Amino acid sequence: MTRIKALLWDVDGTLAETERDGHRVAFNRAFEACGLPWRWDEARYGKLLGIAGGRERLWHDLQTRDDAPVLADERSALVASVHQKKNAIYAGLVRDGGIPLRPGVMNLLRQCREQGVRMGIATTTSQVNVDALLRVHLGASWADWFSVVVCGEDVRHKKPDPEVYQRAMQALGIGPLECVAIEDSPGGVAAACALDIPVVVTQSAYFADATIEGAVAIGPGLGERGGWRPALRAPSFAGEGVNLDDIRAWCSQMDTISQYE
Ligand code: XBP
Ligand code: MG
Repeated sequence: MTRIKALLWDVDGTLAETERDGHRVAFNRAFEACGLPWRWDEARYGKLLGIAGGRERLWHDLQTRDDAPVLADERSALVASVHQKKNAIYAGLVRDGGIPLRPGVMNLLRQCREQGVRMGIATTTSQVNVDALLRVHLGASWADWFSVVVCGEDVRHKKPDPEVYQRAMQALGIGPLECVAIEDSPGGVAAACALDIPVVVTQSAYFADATIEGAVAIGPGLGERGGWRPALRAPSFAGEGVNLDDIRAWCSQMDTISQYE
């Protein structure tokens, strides 16, 4: 691993717990607003998260329902209108303060700015959802924090396909061993690992028990120093979360491990 030049952030589950209390709730309200009887409880939504992308997720669910439109055109139109409504409702939930950044995220974002480590967004969510979330937490000029923002609309294939990471690296003009991905889901980790990008996994509500392979580190969240594998050294002051030096150390351990394989 050479010097870390950029941190690539996943959005949903990583920057914030957007799925259970954001997208899921917004989908259910959109179903209601569209006069549809369907609702996704937490467990059902957790299963559906295996499908990346809100529109694709809904399309997949409709295939299991006998009260969904049969004609492909009608089904597509329904998916498009529910998804658009869902995103508008999601933006409202975020604006109302319902979706805070996860602990430790703001700290690491600030450290990157201070230390000249560039940042990118690498997500399969829609641009409007990224804008809604980051506008609330980083202000109207949120895009200034990031050198590249790659969203669902920017790729032909969503995670676990690596395209989103490929595009982010291309835009930054860096190679896989010059960046680190921060992810929460098996699909996101697979996307980054497919390109040999080192991945730090911050476990989210839905993927806390998921089997994840190939990460350089995995732990309960960026706001915590306990519970990480590999373990973190003692905090320099109480309450400190994961910092850039910790991430550099994990990545150099990875060097050592591969050197002796
Ligand atoms: C996670 C996703 C997203 C959201 C919904 O993206 O799968 O599709 O659930 O967003 P990531 P949209 O973890 O890569 O940020 O409805 O806008 O697709
Ligand atoms: Mg995620």
